[in-house]
Amino acid sequence: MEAECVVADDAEELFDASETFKKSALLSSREQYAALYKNSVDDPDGFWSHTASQFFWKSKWEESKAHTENLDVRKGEIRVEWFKGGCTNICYNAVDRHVEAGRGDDVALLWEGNDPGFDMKLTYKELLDRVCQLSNYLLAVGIKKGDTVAIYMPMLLELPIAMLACARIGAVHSVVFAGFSAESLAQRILDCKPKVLLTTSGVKRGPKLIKLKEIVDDALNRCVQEGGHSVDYCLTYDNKLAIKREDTPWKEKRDVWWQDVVPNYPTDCPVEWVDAEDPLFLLYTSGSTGKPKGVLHTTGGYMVYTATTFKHAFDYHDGDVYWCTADCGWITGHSYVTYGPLLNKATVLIFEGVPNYPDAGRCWEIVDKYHVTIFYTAPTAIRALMRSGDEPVKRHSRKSLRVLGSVGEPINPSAWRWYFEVVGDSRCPIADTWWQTETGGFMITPLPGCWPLKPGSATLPFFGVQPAVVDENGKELDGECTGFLCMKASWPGIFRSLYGDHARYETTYFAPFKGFYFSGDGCRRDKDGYYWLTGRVDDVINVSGHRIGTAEVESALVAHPLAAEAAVVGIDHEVKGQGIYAFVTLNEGVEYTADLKSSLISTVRCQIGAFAAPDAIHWAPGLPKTRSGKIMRRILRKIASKQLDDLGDISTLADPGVVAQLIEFTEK
Ligand code: 6R9
Repeated sequence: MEAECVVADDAEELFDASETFKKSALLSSREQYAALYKNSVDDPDGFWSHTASQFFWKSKWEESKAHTENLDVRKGEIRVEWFKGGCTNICYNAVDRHVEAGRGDDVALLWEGNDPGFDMKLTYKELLDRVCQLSNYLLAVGIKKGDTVAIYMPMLLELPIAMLACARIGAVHSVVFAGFSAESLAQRILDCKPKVLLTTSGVKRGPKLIKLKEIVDDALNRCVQEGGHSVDYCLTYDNKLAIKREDTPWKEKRDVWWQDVVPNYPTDCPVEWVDAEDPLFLLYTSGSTGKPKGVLHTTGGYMVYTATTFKHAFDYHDGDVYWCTADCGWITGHSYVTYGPLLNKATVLIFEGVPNYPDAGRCWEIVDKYHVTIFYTAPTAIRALMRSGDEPVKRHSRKSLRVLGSVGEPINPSAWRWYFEVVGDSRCPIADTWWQTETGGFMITPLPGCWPLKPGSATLPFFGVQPAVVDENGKELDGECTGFLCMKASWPGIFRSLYGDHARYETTYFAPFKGFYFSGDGCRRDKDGYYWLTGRVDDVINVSGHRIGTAEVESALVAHPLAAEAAVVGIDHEVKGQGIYAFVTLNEGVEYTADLKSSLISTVRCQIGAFAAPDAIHWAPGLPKTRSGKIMRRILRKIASKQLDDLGDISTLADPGVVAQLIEFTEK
């Protein structure tokens, strides 16, 4: 019996913002965008100098020479500078500037705890006081401009405070996501050698208690043993809601309770004016090899870029309440929890917990509680919530929502549609923002209100962004095409180096296609100039000469009404070169049957074509994901090719237990 063909996606459908939305939007037509875009690429120095002038600069750069760059390895060292010679401070611009403008009583940060009923808020004035006290502490323990400070904290208000306090005194923060293991934390500390580590006793994430300070002690011991590096101080926030002081491991002299010292420092602290090109932070990201890369961002360009992208992609208006579910341990949390929104004087919600605790309605309960107007999350979260059905969403009003956002991976059209129709009541445009740790801010993104959206497409480039789609020989392709996504010119938010390894910066990003920045992603540009990201090119599968993006097949699979999530990898195939091996998670309560396997396969056949039909479906009760929600295909490839004794490091997974489950399911 041929299984039923299920086609739920129609990727070319257009969704335009309502007239009501457009009427109050900052920009509301493609023509308006086109004129600004043209100006931004014809005269980048003029465009960005003008944009940058809304911020406070102690001294200015030379306006006609806002930037210099060399992105071509054949012409020598790769180098990018924006606003060089301009002196500023990002903390001053994100906090003091608003207080000095008389908006000190506006709410800067709202905090919602892991358990419902626990919350707090800070006005801009209160935020400034807290930041200054911590800056003063850091100065008192000897931190100077240019020194690195490591931060390993959960989503407490103190995390963005810590980032801002470093920036205020010109120190370079290196936030490590507080879900990384002791080993990973140690590896990062050994790379950037901070004198001070800021951390927390423990945290509750959902129903689980995580004893962070135990992990920290383990990591710090490893640093001494393996690299001979010790931190002078480990400032520890006492998170009473999670764990008692007496249950927290402690090393006298080195360890200091945050609440015992920081509040004793004065609430004013002079700003350290830094050059636009002075480093602001390091953030480690995984590369194709085991050693994490320390992505280095500098101050001025990053400031201007994150603020401007935030404002336009989310159509930010004064009074908006903004919630991004990302953790500050990732780039999304840096650019779009802390810096971008605060530079715009937004009210930012910080959520300590997880989207489905205590139940699948938590996000919408929070949206209603704080009247959130802009909600920004990842497709993986959307799909997880989708699995619980519409009821937990519909039981909350969500009337306040105006704009939705998506980030982290291509969003499959069926999840897009659910997000749009169910979460946003078909009223809120979705900003599907394509960007990377390396890019600092959004690169390809809808500007809601400017042009119609297509589910699954990140649409068009932001101001100043000049994408090039190139073929395998590095030749730029015209018009409608498919290839590797590169950038032809720099933009203010681009990273300037990999910490301590400028050579790796050049070989990874600039050597593959000479003259371009290479993103590592594949993409298609359609007849309307819209960009469709097809996933990392290392995830492209070549089946019988057909290049198939794993994301395309995944999207087709999850278009099946009973499928919740899918991950596809290539496996060696005698005839076709590569075959398609799909891991599929079904909706809650659905039985894993052989009939369903053939129904899934024919869905892909109908959606993409027979050549894309998976050769194998492997039932997956859960998928191995990093803590930022990215599927670890490396592990799936090993499972698919039955190399079970060679799985590599699985310690960075959010839940290493899923690997054993997957292996157990191999025979089903
Ligand atoms: C911001 C962030 C970057 C990689 C990137 C791409 C994928 C992110 C996406 C997307 C399609 C989107 N990615 N956003 N793919 N559509 N809207 O996630 O940074 O962790 O460095 O990951 O994520 O593959 O190259 P980062």
